[in-house]
Amino acid sequence: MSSARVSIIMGSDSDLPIMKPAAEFLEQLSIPFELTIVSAHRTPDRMISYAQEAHSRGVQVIIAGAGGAAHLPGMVASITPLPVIGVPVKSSNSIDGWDSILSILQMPSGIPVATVALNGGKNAGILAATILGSSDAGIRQKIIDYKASLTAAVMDKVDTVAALGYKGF
Ligand code: RP5
Repeated sequence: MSSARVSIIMGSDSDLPIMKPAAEFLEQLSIPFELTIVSAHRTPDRMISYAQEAHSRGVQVIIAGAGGAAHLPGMVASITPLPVIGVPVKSSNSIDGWDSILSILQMPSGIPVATVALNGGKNAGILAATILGSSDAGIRQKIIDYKASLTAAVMDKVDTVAALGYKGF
């Protein structure tokens, strides 16, 4: 059994720059993950076996990114009992990103995919950690700390803009 608690999959290696921030966030929180390429269209058998088996290997959340006719997140969600977070990717075959967004977002009743923003790899990593944090106090504390760091970063800017004025900022 692998120790990965989160799986990050994507339709193509060309999706990697968008999916990397999800991996980086999980790494930052010391959450074990695996990352691989699973294509709904080019490796359909691999997609089915991956989605059938991920939970038995200990994976608890799947992040799936794809572009254009982005069938991977929805198809994986139709097979796995795990929550699936979909990342719409504005890929080379995407018209304007809406094709990827709608392919992932507009799932039929019964098969939800938690869809993040276009190219929202980092938010997918944060959401996966947050899902784990709902039943893992250690991870939950890390999410609390992360949110506090976001607040602190903005408050620093509030102080700086107050001190320097908008012209000096
Ligand atoms: C999708 O097609 C992939 O997820 C990727 O976003 C897009 C283009 O794939 P490549 O032609 O770059 O391999 O299935």
